Amino acid sequence: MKRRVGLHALYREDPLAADRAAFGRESDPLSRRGFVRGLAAMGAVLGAPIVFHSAMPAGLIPAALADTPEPFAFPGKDPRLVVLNDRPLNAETPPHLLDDPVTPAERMFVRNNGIPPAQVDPEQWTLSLRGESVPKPKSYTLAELKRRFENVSLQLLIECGGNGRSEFLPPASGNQWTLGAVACPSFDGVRLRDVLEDCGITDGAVYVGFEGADRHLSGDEGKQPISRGVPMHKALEPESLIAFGMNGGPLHPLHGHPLRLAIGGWPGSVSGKWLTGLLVRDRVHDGEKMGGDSYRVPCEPVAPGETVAPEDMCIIESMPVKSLVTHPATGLRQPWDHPLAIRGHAWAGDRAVSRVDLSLDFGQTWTATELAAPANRLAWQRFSATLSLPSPGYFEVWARATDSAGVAQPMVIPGWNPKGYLNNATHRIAVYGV
Ligand SMILES: Nc1nc2c(c(=O)[nH]1)N[C@H]1C(S)=C(S)[C@@H](COP(=O)(O)O)O[C@H]1N2
Ligand SMILES: [Mo]
Repeated sequence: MKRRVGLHALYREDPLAADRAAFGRESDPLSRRGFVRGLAAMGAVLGAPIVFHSAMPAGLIPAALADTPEPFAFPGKDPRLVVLNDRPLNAETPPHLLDDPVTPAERMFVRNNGIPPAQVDPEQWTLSLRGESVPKPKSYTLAELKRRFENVSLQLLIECGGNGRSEFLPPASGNQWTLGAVACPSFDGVRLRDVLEDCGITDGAVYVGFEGADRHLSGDEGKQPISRGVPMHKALEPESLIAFGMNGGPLHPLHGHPLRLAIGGWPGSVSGKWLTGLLVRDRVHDGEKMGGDSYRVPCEPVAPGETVAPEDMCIIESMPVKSLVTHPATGLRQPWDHPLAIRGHAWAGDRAVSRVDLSLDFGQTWTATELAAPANRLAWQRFSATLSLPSPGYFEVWARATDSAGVAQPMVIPGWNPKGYLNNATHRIAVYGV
């Protein structure tokens, strides 16, 4: 099952032609702005005139029309998650369902590369440590892990490297994530560092790879669906966890019950679920989905659609700065002269977020928001602001975060790459003043 959105697809093919086909909208081809014709038609579909229409970029699908939900039913998961693929199961969360400061398990996106283990017995579960840089292979039961190492709880940002993939042009294959492959639950576990130290890893250690109990889609027992990892410096950070719980309860079966890695700020694919093994390698881990185009982007920018040689692809590490408006839901209608409360979250990979700004006029002017400190390093940060609409009509709220190094989100789709990773373009929602 693959989701296809008619109007979205139209805009992906040829945005200016889509403007014409859907609304009869003609724009000034030089400035790519303004409605020469078709303003009334677009306003009619949106149900209100577009107040800042002269600043609205040409070929921009109105945010009010960009959403189509589909039901998702799995025990313990919110039926409002949107299924992108049912084999393997992949589902994302509509932004307004991510409004909680700490993401509840029901609302966390699901990203599976293979078939999750059918039967899990936490009593029998073991984690083995081996690899070139482990002098003597070791194994721990779940109970031993909990008992022998300090238990810690940390809120950690997990975002799939392919979140936002649906916007790339030419399109990239894979799950067509829009905005909701991101979550920030609180994980309960032990520090990966403590366990590695207990094993006495050798000086030559370079990378820690994971093994999970899920099976390859082909059913071939000799193949793993995914076995990725992180370099030692990331593995040894105090925030890198081996987690046995989420939000005070056990892990949900789709989120890796009974054991997973929880590594904040890096692509979600390094946070191995149904964790059975850790491989301490004396080289960059070469497990499934470490090579080729997987979770790699061109080391130097390339033209959209260009073929990139494997040696010119670099492994994704820290994720880029990004933000999401989680309240209100896009499409809100309220009296235009009432205060418009906006809030959401922002995050920046290994960095912190230094500011989040909002625009009501397609990016011409920006208003600073109030930005809270993270619960801990590598957790997302809450932003909030109250805006005033200047009149009734159709508006878009755009949110742009800036990280601690001064790097801000782009307002257009950033660097094209073959697999459509790292789209951190500004989020926008539709708001109607009535
Ligand atoms: N064993 C295993 N671990 C895995 C995966 C998987 O398919 N199998 N998917 C990875 C990817 S690509 C992501 S984005 C995160 C998603 O975590 P979630 O499904 O709990 O949201 O898990 C990662 N860990
Ligand atoms: Mo992912």
